[in-house]
Order: sequence, then structure tokens, then C-alpha cells
Amino acid sequence: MAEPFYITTAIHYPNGRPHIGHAYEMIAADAIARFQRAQGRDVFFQTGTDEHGLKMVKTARERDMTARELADEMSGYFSEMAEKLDISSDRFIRTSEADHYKASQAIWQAMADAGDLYLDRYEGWYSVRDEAFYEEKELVEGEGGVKLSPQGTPVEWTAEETWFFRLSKYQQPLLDLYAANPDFIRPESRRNEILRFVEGGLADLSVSRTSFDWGVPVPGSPGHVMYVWVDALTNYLTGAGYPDDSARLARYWPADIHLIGKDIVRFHTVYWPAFLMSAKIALPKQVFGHGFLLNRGEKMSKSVGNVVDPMALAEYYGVDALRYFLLRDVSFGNDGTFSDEAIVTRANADLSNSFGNLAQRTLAFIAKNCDGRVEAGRAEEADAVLLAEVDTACAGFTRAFEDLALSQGVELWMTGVFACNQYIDAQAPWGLRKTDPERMHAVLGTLLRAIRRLAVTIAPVVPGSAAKLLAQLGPDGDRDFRIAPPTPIFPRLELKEDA
Ligand code: ME8
Repeated sequence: MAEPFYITTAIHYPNGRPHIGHAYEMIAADAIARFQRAQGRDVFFQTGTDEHGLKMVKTARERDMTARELADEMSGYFSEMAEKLDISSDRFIRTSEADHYKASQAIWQAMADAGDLYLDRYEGWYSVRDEAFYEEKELVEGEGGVKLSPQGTPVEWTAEETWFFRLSKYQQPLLDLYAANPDFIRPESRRNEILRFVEGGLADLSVSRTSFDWGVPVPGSPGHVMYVWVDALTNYLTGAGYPDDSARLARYWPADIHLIGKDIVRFHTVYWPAFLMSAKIALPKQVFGHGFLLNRGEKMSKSVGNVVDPMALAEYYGVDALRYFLLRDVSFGNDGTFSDEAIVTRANADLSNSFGNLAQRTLAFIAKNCDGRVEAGRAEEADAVLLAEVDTACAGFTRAFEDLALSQGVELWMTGVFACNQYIDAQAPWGLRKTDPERMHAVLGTLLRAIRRLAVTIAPVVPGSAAKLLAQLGPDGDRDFRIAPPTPIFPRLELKEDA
């Protein structure tokens, strides 16, 4: 049976419409999921929405609706976006679903059974925007001396009776975990940040709330709902069948990768493994904290008015141009910046002018001059050399994707495209048509083989276009190829007028 591979994105807060940062995370996870499927793995890929918590309650109140109504409305935009961007997720989870309540209450019970939960009074700082508690020493001073979280969000003083989780008990086990598994937190820079944080000591964590009721009820403790991060993180287990489906759990848990943004690495690499250790559940193999997308170098925010709608970009430039740009131009793990110009420049240079043009001129030539049919012809050494170069480029892509070096993988793949374009210019099949048709057939056959290999390899990045191109190439044959009449797969993009 195929080896399982479980990958997740963060689940997104549906307190507003999705922005390009959410799209980026889904696209990156999707490319990895598709890549692993192509390697023969039995992939389970989960994304979804994180619907509880004070942020949802407050946003709903401002809009004069209930949190559930807000979640229902906004979650729909996230699943629509996933569909539009060709995200091949196997489950779109909503934390308001019944099986998720069950999983959250089961992990809670397991932590209680371990003696890691106790009732006390919480007094401290809370950021609604981050849904996070902060210690006094972590706060920074904003304009006019107001206190802000280290992420720059407002904090408010909170005092209430809550359940606490004995996080302090897990300081050493967590440090041991990081030491024994250097790849548990990636990339390296985020790992160092977390090491410093945990070495600095861990306070017990408040894990329930009594001031509102939009959350998963704490078992046996009326009036308490779980702190939103306890239930949010548990979504990964819900998807894997926890607590009842032991066959499914054995197959998909522990997860191979939690792909998340750099702002929530602490929740995933400190709180989450501590909860799991307490509940005696295996730990995920890796947490990868990707960087942030910046709009022309600026942080996106509603107040600045520079938040970008990914659906509009996909609509105008095409889903695959957007996907290709994000995966090629952002060095995976670092922050990246985008603009309409950058998308157009990259998509035109690589997809239209190089790969698209290679495919189009090869296929159009065959359709026009060979009746769409290529024969074996007379092979020469240059043919084997090209195919070896393309193999090397595609193997480079595979190695890089195994290691999550996504942009490097795409860059290596492009070296195969360049090799084909040099080959076609050097072999000049248009000149051979009259003088040496046998040789012309061998050249065209070599190109078709090379283009097919390149299309199959890049499919996780540009799935829709690769599928169209593969359909035009027709069935793979050792000797004869029959190709359908070609239409350009990667049209040249024009910059949007008001961009
Ligand atoms: O944090 N660029 O949800 P969220 C790239 N519900 N990624 C970005 C980004 C940007 N500009 N802005 C946000 C939450 N993200 C929690 C997660 S998981 C159990 C719970 C990323 O909607 C962000 O880092 O605020 C996170 O990984 C994801 O989008 C969802 O953010």
C-alpha cells in the first residue's frame, strides 16, 4: 500500500474575506500535496476555517449578527477560493462541525486525566487580534505609550476564572524534542526564535474562557468554553479520525507537515506538542513556518487599504500565472513581495515566452507540416544529450520539492526548458523539412518527449495548464506521437490598467 502523507495548512479565521496571504499558504500546501501524490504517496491534505473565539464574537457583534452566522457566511468565501485556486484538499474542515467538538473534548479529557489541568484565576494581557495571552515582559510600547503585543496588536487586561494547562512542566521535554529532531521546526531562523523563547521559561497557559460562550464546551465544567487555540490546533487530529477511528489514525497520524505562517509558530511548536505529550498522542513530524507576503514591500492591512483579493488576481491573470509567480518568486520560508508588474513579468518570461512558446512552436509545426504525426526518424547524439539535460532538471525539481525548497525547484525545472529552446534553435527542424525529413522527425519526437516530461514535472505548480498541455501532446508512445491541434496554453499577459 502507498505510504501515507498528511499535510495541513493553518485553519483560517473567517472574520473577514480571504486575502492573498491565505491564498499563498493554500497554494504552497497544494503544490506539495500534488507533488507527493505524483510520487505515489497516499496524500491526505486538509485546510479549513477556525471559527470560534473572541475575535469572531466581536466582529459578529459589530456586524449585528451571531458568530455562527458570520462563520457560515465567511467560511463559504474560503472554500470558494480553494476551489477557484485549484486547491486539491481532501477535507475542508470547519471547527463548528460535530466531529471536531468530539475530538476537542477527547483531547481535553486526556489532558485532564494526565493531571495537567487545574482551575485558577487568570489575570493578564490578551490580544483579541492574535487570540493570544502575553506576559508583561513581552509587550512593546506603541504611539502615545499604549501597550502592544510583540506583533503590534492592541492588548486588553483580562481577569476571570479559567482552567490552566501545566505548560511549565513541558519546558524540558520540549527542549529535548527540539534537540532530538532538528527538523521539527523549519526553517532554521524560526527554530532559533522558539528555542530562545522556551529556554526563557514557560508559564502555565490559560485554556478556557467564561466571558463568552462561542466555543467548544469544557467537559464537566459548565460556563467554560475552550480557549480557541486548544480547539483550533485539534483540527489536525479531527481530520485524522481522532478519537474513534483507529485505523484512520494509524494511517494518517502523526501528520508529516503543518504548513503555517511565521506569526503562529509558537502555537504550533510549543503549545501543540505540549498538549499532545500530555494527552500521550504522537507528535507531528514537522512544522514549517512560511514567510509573509507584502504588497509592494508593505504590510497589508485593512486600515491602509492595501489588502489584495486573490480571486481578482486569479480572475485577471489566470490561476496558474498566480500560482507560478508565488511559488517561483517567493523564496520559500522568507517574506516575499508581490505586485501586478512582478506577476506579469514572471509569467510572461517563464511561462509564455519560454515554456509556452516551446510547446506552441513544436506542436504548431507538427500540426502544420506532419499532419500531427511524428515518426521515429533518425536519432543523433544531440537527442540523448537533451533528454539527459531535461532529466537532470526534473530530478533537481524533485529533490528540491522533497526538501520544500519550492522556488529553487521551479528554477531548476526552467533549466530544462532553456535546454529545449537551445536544442530547437540548433536543430532547426524547419530547415530539415525539405532536406532531411527523417532527421526532422527524430528532432520533433525528442522535443515531444522532453516537453511531456517537463509538463508532468511542473504539474503540481500549474495543474490546470499542465493537464491541458498533456492532453494536446496525446498518448505517450515510444515511436509514434499523434498530437491534437494546439491552442496556446500560456497566453501573454497584459498589465491590468488600474494596477
Ligand atoms: O492565525 N502572508 O488564522 P489567520 C502570508 N486561525 N501568510 C499570511 C499572511 C500574509 N500576509 N497573513 C496571514 C490564524 N497569513 C489561526 C490559525 S491554525 C490551528 C489556527 C497566514 O486567518 C498566517 O500566518 O489569521 C496563518 O498561517 C494563516 O495565514 C491563517 O491566518
